[in-house]
Amino acid sequence: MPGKLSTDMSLTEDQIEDYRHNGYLVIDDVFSTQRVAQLRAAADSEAICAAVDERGGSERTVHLLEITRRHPEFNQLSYDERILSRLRPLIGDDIQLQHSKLATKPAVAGVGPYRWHQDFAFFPHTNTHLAAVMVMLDDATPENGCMQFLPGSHRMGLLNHLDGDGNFAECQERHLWADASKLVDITPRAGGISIHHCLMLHGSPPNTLGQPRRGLVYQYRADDAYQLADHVFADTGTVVSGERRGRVRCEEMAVALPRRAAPGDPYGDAWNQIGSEVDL
Ligand SMILES: O=C(O)CCC(=O)C(=O)O
Repeated sequence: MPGKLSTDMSLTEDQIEDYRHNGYLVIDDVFSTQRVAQLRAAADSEAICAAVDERGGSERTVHLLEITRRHPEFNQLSYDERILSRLRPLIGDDIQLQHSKLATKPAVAGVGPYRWHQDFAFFPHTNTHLAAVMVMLDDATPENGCMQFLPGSHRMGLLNHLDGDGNFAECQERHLWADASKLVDITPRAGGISIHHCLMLHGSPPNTLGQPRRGLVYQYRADDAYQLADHVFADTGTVVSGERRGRVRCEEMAVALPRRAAPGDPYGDAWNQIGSEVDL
């Protein structure tokens, strides 16, 4: 039974402290049943379904990127004050979108484990003021493959995601999630959200329920976090709060660039700082 819609749109001091300590928050009843119905209708629209199907979405987990450019409802949601007012205490007033996606786990039992990782390993920036918001379109449960987090892991720094050949892979520190008693299931109901720090170590088990689990993921970043590698999507850099100030803040850390095996695309498509290979 959904609770009363949360009218307090910011975070309490306790929630802010919780986020600093544990690296995540789960907040239920952020969006009304009616708003969830609109978002589900968008997810069920012909264009979105076709794009998910094209990527094998009836049989496997699909992360359909650039959803703000694929449907106006998803674009509008990226600017929603119910989200942004909760993000500002965590990453500041000037906020950009880094990417957006629809994360599906289809109604096929046993489908869709997502390997353990830190988001920041995929798209390192000059600082770690990035946070992902997942807006649930279905109740997230352990049975339908909800995300699992290792609380406090955002304080471990960036962990190794390169396999023995130096290619980008899942997190290599497998002992960290071997003890299930240290992990938490992230189970917002439909209309609820989770927010997690870009260094949160997380994964998700398969869907064993045979009912879909869909979430809209918005990865946000502070305006002063400058992207070092990986892709620039159609909506990367969209200012959703405050303004673009043209200043970069650097945290002291070393990051491994997420080298992928794709020929001609070793570090992503725009931020590799290698430039043209043609001599001018
Ligand atoms: O869809 C999932 O369960 C996993 C999503 C996730 O880990 C991510 O987007 O980083």
